[in-house]
Amino acid sequence: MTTLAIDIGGTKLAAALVDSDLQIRDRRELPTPASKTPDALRAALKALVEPLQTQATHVAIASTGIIRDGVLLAINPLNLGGLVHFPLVQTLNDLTGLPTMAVNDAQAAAWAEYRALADEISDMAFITVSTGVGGGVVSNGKLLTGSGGLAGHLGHTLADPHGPLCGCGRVGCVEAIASGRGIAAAARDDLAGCDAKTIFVRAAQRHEQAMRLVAHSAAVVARLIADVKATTDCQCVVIGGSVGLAEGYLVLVESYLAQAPLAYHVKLQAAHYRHDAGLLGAALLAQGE
Ligand code: ADP
Ligand code: BMX
Ligand code: ZN
Repeated sequence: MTTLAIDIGGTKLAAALVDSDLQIRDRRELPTPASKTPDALRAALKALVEPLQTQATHVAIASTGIIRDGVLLAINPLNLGGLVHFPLVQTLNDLTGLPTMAVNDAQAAAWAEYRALADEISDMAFITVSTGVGGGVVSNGKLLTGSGGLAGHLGHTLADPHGPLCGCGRVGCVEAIASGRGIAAAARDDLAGCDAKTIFVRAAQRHEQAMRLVAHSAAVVARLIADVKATTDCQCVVIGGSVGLAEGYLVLVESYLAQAPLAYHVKLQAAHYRHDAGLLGAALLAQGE
């Protein structure tokens, strides 16, 4: 049984073959198309899967957005260039002729990371700090998806009532401040127009504004983690995404969380599967594991 696993993010698309023993082969990446029309996304997905599909028995997709009845719905359409509705499962089924399933990217990653934890852990949360801020919660050994797929969308909880407008329509969401997009949007003067990756490079060079932007993101994520601890009493929180996994970021989040009262403290760790947690989680869920 070989899964063709696909991860659809706001910045990049990834695909790989995943064997039953969770070995990853032939991993490929493409940027998420800049003009995110349904046709552009379909064409990019076609280019991504064509070289892999003959070797797979089925397709498993981890995608940004809410997946309902196989359709990708955006809670924050800005993360998908305005795309709010995309027939994801049907598209991959048409492209490959293979049985296809899809799940939210952070929920998928949460499942893979939960499975990589010690057996005594029954309650955990996964947070991706990436284009957006996504989340997945495992409670008493079960992945929470909710009645309509919205469960775990931690990035759309309130960070600052006076903060920026989020693409989801609310004001001051965690995502609007702490995500890669949020960090870039807050940059001013010589950093205006820079992406989060560049801002992290400048922060490492001790650029004052860049350090402040990174620290603000980390402080907001630390407060989110305290809220998640209060809501779920999780035993650990796993952090992923390119911002979350950037050098020095987790240590910063830990230092802010340490300032919260003891009841909110929880063990933090970087994603065991790094940038492949979504791919592997989708494969595990498709394989019924
Ligand atoms: P996706 O959201 O598509 O899953 P990523 O997890 O790579 O993709 O997140 C993309 C965001 O991470 C962008 O805002 C990008 O600028 C930022 N980013 C990418 N690489 C780094 C890095 N090395 N350090 C900090 N931020 C990064
Ligand atoms: C947004 C939302 C979530 C997603 C999260 C992380 C959309 C399109 N996406 O909050 O479903 O899990 O971003 O996505 O509404 P990523 O692209 O940063 O990995
Ligand atoms: Zn929001």
